[in-house]
Amino acid sequence: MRCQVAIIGGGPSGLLLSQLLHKAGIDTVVLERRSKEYVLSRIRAGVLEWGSVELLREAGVGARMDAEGFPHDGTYLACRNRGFRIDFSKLTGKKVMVYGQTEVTQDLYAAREAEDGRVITEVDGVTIHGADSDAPYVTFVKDGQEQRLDCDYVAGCDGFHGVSRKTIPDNVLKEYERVYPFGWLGVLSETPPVSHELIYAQNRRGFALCSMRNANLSRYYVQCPLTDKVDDWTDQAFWDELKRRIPEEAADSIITGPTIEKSIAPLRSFVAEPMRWGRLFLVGDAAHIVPPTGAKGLNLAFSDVHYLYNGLVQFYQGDDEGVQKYSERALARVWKSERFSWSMTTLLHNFPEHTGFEMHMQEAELDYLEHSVAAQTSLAENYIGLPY
Ligand code: RFL
Ligand code: PHB
Repeated sequence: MRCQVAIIGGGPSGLLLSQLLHKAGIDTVVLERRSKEYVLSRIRAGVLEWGSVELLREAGVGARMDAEGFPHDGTYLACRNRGFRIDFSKLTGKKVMVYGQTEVTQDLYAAREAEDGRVITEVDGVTIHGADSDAPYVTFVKDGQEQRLDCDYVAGCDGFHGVSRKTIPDNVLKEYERVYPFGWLGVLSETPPVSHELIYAQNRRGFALCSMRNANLSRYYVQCPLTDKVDDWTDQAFWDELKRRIPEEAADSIITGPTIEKSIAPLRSFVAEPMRWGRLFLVGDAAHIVPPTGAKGLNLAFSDVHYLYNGLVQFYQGDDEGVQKYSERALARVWKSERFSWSMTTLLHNFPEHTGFEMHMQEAELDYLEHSVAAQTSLAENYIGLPY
């Protein structure tokens, strides 16, 4: 089998890259370890930067997002019982779109299928060969049979636990990591969202977030110890804890109900450099992880896709500058999103090692944010997404 670009991983990065390249007349094969149903059952990100919205439209998969997504002009930050709003539209002229990662991935799968894109699911043993040569290829096992895929380039879109990053030799790859001493317990419930915009709440009991998927589907999170297990948390215990951490007005009006999903995610900051080794590129979670506090994970994956897609289009037109500079360009944006996600996480969470001093620093910073247009503008321009 042969294609121009072999894509490892059929998550949002791999599918979007495949779809954009297909539109530009570049032939790809996507190799995904799991079944399509499994990929579509993962509940993850919920907020799209406007750059991501525009990239999805450019890929021809924006119709359902535009019809069913919710543009948000701002967000609320709360500190104990006080809340205030950051007005993205007024401060930056831009907004974000609330549209779940599950929906994005579903739209991308539908588009690839409608255009007979080659997406091979449930493959095992994916191995990248000759990435530092001019003739790379990938081997994998499908239905018990080993197959070989020859290509010009390999895009490693296989997430944090994939094989692509591990293919880069230890003496080339540098990794930077910060693991946070807590996790997020998240629930999904078929109840109307408590607020028409998100609420990020700092509280001495721990962080809480009120988010949503649609008019009758809410997504809520509370910071929890890493030692907690999902089964430790009854629905009642979750709602009680959430209500203690958000402003009273929200706590009094929240509509609770049975949860339909409950999971705990650890929080981590991680960057691998470089993001290109010969003819292998790392894209999205394969190269970097952010804690979810800034809603950046999926968006950062999409800005990588933007740089790589443009570089590859340029390459097939006879200019390899974009391919050569992919790692440098992507990393410049990655580190800035890492900085924002780390600073939001540090501002809003309870750290076991924090003393009264750090707690006062958090409260003073939130007080400053509430009253300074300059500070709000800085938060807003990062939240809606730095330019590509
Ligand atoms: P993904 O989504 O992990 O997709 C990678 C795909 O590669 C496949 N794969 C392989 N395929 C073939 N061979 C192999 N050896 C393979 N190894 C792996 C996997 O099955 C998978 O389908 O990475 P991608 O495409 O880069 O997309 C990144 C986003 O998914 C990610 O940044 C966000 O979901 C991060 N994230 C969140 N981001 C937010 O902005 N807000 C959130 O609330 C949020 N919640 C989350 C998250 C990530 C989580 N993970 C990864 C544990 C919650 C969780 C639980
Ligand atoms: C979500 O809706 O899942 C969500 C929203 C904002 C975040 C993180 C997660 O910062």
